[in-house]
Amino acid sequence: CMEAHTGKSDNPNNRTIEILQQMATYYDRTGDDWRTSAYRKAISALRKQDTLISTRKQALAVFGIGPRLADKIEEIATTDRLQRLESIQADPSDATLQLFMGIYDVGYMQAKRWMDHGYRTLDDLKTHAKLSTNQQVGVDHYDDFQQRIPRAEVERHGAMVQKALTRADRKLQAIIGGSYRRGMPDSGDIDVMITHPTADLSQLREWVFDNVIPYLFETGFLKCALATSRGKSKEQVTPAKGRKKSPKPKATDTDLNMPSSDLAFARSSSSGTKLLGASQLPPTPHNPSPPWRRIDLLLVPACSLGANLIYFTGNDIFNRSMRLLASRKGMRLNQHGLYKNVMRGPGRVKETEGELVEGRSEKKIFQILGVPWRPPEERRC
Ligand code: DCP
Ligand code: MG
Ligand code: MN
Repeated sequence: CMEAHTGKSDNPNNRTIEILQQMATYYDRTGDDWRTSAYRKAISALRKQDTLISTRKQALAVFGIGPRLADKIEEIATTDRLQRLESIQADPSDATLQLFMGIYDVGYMQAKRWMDHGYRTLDDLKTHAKLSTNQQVGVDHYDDFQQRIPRAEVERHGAMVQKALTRADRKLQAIIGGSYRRGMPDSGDIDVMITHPTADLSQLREWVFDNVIPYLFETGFLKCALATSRGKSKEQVTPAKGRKKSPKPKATDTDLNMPSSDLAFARSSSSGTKLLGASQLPPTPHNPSPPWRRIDLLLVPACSLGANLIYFTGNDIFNRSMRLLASRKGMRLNQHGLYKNVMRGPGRVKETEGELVEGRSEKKIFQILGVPWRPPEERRC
């Protein structure tokens, strides 16, 4: 990622890269990690070239490109297309798979199972399939969730959250992260970090789960909670004095579609730091039913705001490369901070947690890692 950034945007292989990227996306969706990674390697190798790679022989001479991909590169360079991609795109079963995988909370396996049952449309699912609560929301709001959200609307959702926060405490702050913070013109969802200059996580949780979220449900802005998360690691949880050791955290998010009255549950789960849900702007005469949007709320104490800003701004590939860099330097970077003296055994397996070096400041984390500061708009490897 760090190197790819130096790749030129006027690369003569851009058309080839574009097509290979679609193939990589396809294989990624089908869970074919091996092919996905082969395609990604070839793409990043091509990004570094400054001449057009148009023959199998030239392609093979590039490090990271094997014979099968070399053939495809030659085909694209000579015909401007790739038969394999076109047959994938023309395959009706692939279209159905894409349709089903577009439903919130539906992955490849679930989509495949429904197809094997003979379902072909969303109506088939509505009338015949057994849907989870979340999948039901996903099917009912399929078109809403498929649409990209324009920047201006992302800001209005952020402002609604901020208003509710200020009502609870005037120093509570909403920061919009994700693709919005990277400067994208539109977003797939709305990622909001909720923070406060002095409050700890349990205080944040009290304000947000007891006051802010119920208020946002009452005013009709929040429509449903798709999941709240339980902390995954112990440092994510602020242990309260005298509290029993929390039960082993679940591997996945708690699946609950709770009405506002059940929100107490999320807070009492002792380590809730996240709410994934859907929100809607207030209707106007001009727009009586604005679309439901996917919104993620994340509680972040100031001591780990910097690390969270990095994590929640992404993109995911940039995050992966930052983490890899940290681990190469004997450190570890996660949502909570940058840690040093992390002992690793064979295969880079972590043996100790290490000590916290920095969590508060995004800029300092870059500095300590020896990475020149990258503004969010440039974190799109
Ligand atoms: N993230 C990550 N690894 C993941 C998922 C997410 O590092 N597997 C981080 C980086 C993302 C951020 O969380 O930028 C928010 O996740 P989103 O899924 O909302 O992704 P984006 O906001 O980047 O894009 P979109 O516009 O699709 O929401
Ligand atoms: Mg997002
Ligand atoms: Mn998100």
